Amino acid sequence: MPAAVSSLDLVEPVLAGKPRAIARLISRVEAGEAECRPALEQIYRRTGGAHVVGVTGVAGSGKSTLLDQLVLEARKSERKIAVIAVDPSSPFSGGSILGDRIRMNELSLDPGVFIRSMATRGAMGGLARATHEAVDLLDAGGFDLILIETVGVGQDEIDIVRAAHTIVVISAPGLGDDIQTIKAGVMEIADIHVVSKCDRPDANKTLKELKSMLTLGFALRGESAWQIPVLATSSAKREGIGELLAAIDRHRRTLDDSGEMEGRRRVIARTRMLKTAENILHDRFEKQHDGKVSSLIERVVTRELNPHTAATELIAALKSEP
Ligand SMILES: Nc1nc2c(ncn2[C@@H]2O[C@H](COP(=O)(O)OP(=O)(O)OP(=O)(O)O)[C@@H](O)[C@H]2O)c(=O)[nH]1
Ligand SMILES: [Mg+2]
Repeated sequence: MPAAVSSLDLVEPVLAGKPRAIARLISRVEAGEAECRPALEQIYRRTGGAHVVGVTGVAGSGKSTLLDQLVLEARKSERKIAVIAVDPSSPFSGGSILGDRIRMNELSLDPGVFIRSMATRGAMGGLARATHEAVDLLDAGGFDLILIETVGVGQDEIDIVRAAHTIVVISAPGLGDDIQTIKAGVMEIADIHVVSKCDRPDANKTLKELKSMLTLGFALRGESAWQIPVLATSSAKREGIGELLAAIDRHRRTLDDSGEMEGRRRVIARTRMLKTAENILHDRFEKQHDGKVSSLIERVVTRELNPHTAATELIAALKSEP
């Protein structure tokens, strides 16, 4: 069924930063509608201005609450700012001290703020792809700072975080061995470390643990001009928020000044391209399951083909698909 408004009709309002058009196109992107491809192509050409920041940390580490504060802080300088929460385990800070209230009231009335969650189940053909495309829409729509919140588990989420210019990893006291339980792969790619909930008495222990872990080598990342900071914040007391925003801004400037931004842009292009190729192949695999795939399965089961030869044949067959 053709959409009443074509995605191409939404390009102009998206580029003008109209939140309703952006929200509408994000929904189509999430649903994996092929109809929005030409619109996304036009939009992608207009991206590249935004600073994309991935914020990750275990469930309940205080990400949403902190991002609310960060949005308020960034709005003091009139920047347009967006938050994309990827499959939050507690949507919009259920039970949070400040989160719900701020998001629902203060922030939703501000046209310079866009907040949206992406659902894992809603995203056909890949959560990472849909999230990156949602970021494109906001970037092209003139949002200066785009924050992506993820729990940081699973390959999809790591790929989402890897497509940010600046990666912030949140640790929090009171979650057991949270520093150990967060994926080592994420700790290693942090540009900024945050220990949240520093109003709690056990926060010092978490800070100490994190710092000693970093001196043990987690933070060593080659020739970088950037020194990875460890910041303490408290959303409850509204402390350390300005420092965090300043560190995020400083990281962007360092990337630009040192020329490292170019390298990051290549990493992002690579991550997105490979991830998308993987998704396309996967989708085609699923679609052809009754035909080519099942006949190959039979031949592998009967030992006529080995899995590697079958896979090569499968890829060749998938290539001929439109
Ligand atoms: N003491 C204290 N509690 C906080 C602070 N920030 C958040 N919390 C509490 O920590 C819990 C989790 O906060 P969220 O902001 O929802 O955490 P999250 O990391 O977004 O959680 P998920 O989205 O479920 O992964 C809530 O009960 C908050 O009230 C803080 O600065 N101090
Ligand atoms: Mg959250």
